[in-house]
Amino acid sequence: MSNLVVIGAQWGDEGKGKIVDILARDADVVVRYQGGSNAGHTVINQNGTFIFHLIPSGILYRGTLCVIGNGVVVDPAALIEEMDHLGGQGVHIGKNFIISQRAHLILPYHKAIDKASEQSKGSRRIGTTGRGIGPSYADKMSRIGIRVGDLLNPKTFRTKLEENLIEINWFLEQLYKVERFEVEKVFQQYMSYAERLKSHIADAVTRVNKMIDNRKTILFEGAQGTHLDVDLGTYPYVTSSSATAGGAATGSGVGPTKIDAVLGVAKAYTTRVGSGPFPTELSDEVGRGLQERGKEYGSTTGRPRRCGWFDTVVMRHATKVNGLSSLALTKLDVLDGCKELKVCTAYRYQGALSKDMPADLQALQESEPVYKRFKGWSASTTGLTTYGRLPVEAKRYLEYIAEQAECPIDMVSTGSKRDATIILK
Ligand code: 2SA
Ligand code: MG
Repeated sequence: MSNLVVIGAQWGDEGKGKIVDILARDADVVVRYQGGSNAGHTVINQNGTFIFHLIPSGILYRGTLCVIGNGVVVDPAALIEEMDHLGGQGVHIGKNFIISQRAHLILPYHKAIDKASEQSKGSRRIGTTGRGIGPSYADKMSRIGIRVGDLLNPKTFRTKLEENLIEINWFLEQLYKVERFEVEKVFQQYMSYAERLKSHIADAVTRVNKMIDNRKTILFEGAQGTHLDVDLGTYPYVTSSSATAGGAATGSGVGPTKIDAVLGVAKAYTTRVGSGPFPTELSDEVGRGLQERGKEYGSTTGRPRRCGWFDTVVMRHATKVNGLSSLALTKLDVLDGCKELKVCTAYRYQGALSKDMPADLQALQESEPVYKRFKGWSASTTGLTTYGRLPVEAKRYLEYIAEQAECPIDMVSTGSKRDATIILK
């Protein structure tokens, strides 16, 4: 295997956790490079169900080095909770887990700002996870962020915290009318987190690049999805990080020439959680059927996910901006028993047809999907492991998607378990 980036091709929750888990078997290092504890990656194996928010899914393989890269925003409280929970499930987290000194911290005020700002937006709210992601990235870009490495230097940490809280407390009290944060309390809390995390804090850039020099295999685990990317997604209804393949380079300190391939993960239909345009959304029984059969509820917040038909406009955008080498299509089995399936082939906007994703939010909101209809299949595809055994209707559906995606399908997932997978390569 070569150095591979795995990204979500839609709006997140494509099933990246399962795909990364399969691929991690052959990787020496798994790196998370963006996002934070807003992510929810689920892996189901013979030992149970594991949900990862910050820790790379590769941690289930004992010999694999798992890295939280510099592009991630780390909430130490959430991280420690996750470490404890996984520890309780028998997962070993020791020297095999490192956190980049350069990663930025999420502080309690980031979460307070996230929630207050959403509330004040009313119907224009983004529908964030409330985990403080946006405000932490905003501080990073404003160059007032506090980094994981600062946890190791109490004096620097305290000075930065003191300086930040002058402005932030004013903001919280005056604008949002919420309670202020006391320096001493936050400081003490974070120093106790530092004590717990310090053995994991490392120079991840040097470690990962050394592994590459030694011909080790790196797997980059993307979180969220292409259309939630802050630059290339449905802005402003996006998350605040680079969820596309380019983020793997900046978010881990690995040069793009060291990356060999990009695998996109897409669901056989589409889901979105949070607000924002979603042209193929189904607000009827069919959509509710997908939600129920696909168990479409947020793995971090439990929010129900909006469901709709597969959209090749969304998919082609992902192929393009990520330079996808191939595609893994997940949850095909959820479509079993649908009499008819629709696939969006283009958008109609102001009378004109387009096969490309509009950059303008209003244009996207007013775009109408143009559908191609497919006959469904009644046989169960659950757990199938060979392409040949799929119903002919399912094959037609997949072939059309691959053609329209302008990208070959390498893997098809037919259930949540590791082995419910068809490998096509
Ligand atoms: P945020 O919290 O600032 O990142 O929210 C901004 C938007 O990004 C969306 N977002 C997500 N969408 C899908 N899955 C995510 N992870 C969890 C999951 C979400 C959950 O795996 O199910 O449990 O609700 C995720 N994280 C962020 C979010 O909905 C906003 O639209
Ligand atoms: Mg998820």
